[in-house]
Amino acid sequence: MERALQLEGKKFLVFGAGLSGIAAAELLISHGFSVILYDGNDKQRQEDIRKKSPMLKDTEIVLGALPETVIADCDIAVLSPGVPTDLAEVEQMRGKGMEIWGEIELAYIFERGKVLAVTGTNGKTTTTALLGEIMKHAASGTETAKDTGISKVEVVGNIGIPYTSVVGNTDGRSVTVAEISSFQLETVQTFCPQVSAILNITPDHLNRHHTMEAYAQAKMQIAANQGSGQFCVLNYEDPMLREFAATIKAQPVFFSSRQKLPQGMYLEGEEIVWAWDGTATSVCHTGQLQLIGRHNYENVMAAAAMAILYGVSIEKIREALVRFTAVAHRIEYVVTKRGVRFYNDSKGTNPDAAIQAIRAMKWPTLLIGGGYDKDSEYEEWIESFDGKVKKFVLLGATREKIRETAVRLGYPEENIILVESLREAVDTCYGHAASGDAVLLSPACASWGMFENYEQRGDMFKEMVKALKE
Ligand code: UMA
Repeated sequence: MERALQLEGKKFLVFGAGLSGIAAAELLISHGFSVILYDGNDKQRQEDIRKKSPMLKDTEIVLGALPETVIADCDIAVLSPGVPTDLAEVEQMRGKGMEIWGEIELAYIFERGKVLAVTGTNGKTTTTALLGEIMKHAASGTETAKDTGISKVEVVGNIGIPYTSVVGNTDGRSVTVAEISSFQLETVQTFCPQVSAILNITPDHLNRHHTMEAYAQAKMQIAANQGSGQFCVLNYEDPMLREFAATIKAQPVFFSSRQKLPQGMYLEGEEIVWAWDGTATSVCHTGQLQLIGRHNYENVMAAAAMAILYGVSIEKIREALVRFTAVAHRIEYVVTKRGVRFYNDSKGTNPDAAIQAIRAMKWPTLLIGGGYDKDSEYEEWIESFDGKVKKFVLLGATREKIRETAVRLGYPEENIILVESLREAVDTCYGHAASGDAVLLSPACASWGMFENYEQRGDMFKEMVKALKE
């Protein structure tokens, strides 16, 4: 917050007029800063953008090519997460001496409370939502509020609520639980969570970060500013994260779903256990949870460890854990029609997430995959099918690449069906499904190009299947 006071007189260029850009502009305008809102998409109309927020009434909006005069006019750029940091326009800004921040950095400058931040390739939305519920539960009720001293809890970030949109609500006793993507971490400078977590790092977004090293580096930024009084929760089963633990100033705390740890959180049989300073305490039995699958137990372990390290009692954590159900679009059960179960895993936007979804299916499955091309490889996904995938229905830019990979790996070509739209994919699956089968939308690809986002893709899928005739 002190840094905010030093910004007087600075002029901001907010890059991107999506969720983050609008919220960032609103925050800056509400603090009296001068803002130019810029978006590279010249197909948008100024009046449509202005309609998104009354606060943009008098704000200069620039669309399409970015004039040099605008760069010359501004001191600090605030990038939306979708804007690559090596974009020509961004290089140009750097060249002219502008400071480059991300929307998360901007929000953090105005943060008054404590932050708990989660990143990782998969599981971060579930972990963030779960941690948010635990913290809210810990903050509720006079007695507990006294115990934990928490005034309020905000859940923000990649989960869909821009951090800048709610940071104004924070105070000295509030907690912000943030899901932070690699895109968002690339542009942080002072962002410093009290407790951070990296759940796992597997290949994703390689078209944006170019190499696995650069992608991992971005994720690791989450702990860059943490000090010795702070904690970083890490997956012990990821060798890269074990090495990383030795390089950070924060205290590393591990979780493992595969082995008992002397210190940290682990799964022992069906029991989730917290070991600290020589004492092992059961957090809960997995049978008490509504979340299923080993990957979800890892999410539970990470969220519970973060809450304990913040100071929440295990009893309060357990109460919140057993109440929590799956988040939307993540192996989400939709409906059963004619004995066919439909699952929406639109959030399966990379092969690793899609592997978890197909592993969770206990029935012959008609799988809908494909979408935007992020330069992913699909071998491991297809190898994880384990004879379960009865029909493989493919759509989007990646459908040919996935088809070729599947055929090369011996998946029967006659079971692959290429389609043009989600509508066609749903109808094709329903047409081929028998009672006792499952239909799973788990694309292993982003939705961009065909849909606005994975939520829209998942919502459309749910609407379509609910409308199918019995
Ligand atoms: N734009 C440009 N030039 C570019 C790129 C984008 O002008 O080179 C403009 C677009 O024309 C558009 C705007 O920027 O008008 C969109 O900005 P954005 O892509 O950053 O999207 P937002 O609406 O601001 O949403 C972002 C996150 N989007 C991305 O990271 C791509 C949302 O994560 C996040 O929920 C939201 O901020 C609130 O914090 C979505 C996502 O897909 C869910 N995340 C990726 C993932 O989970 O895999 C990382």
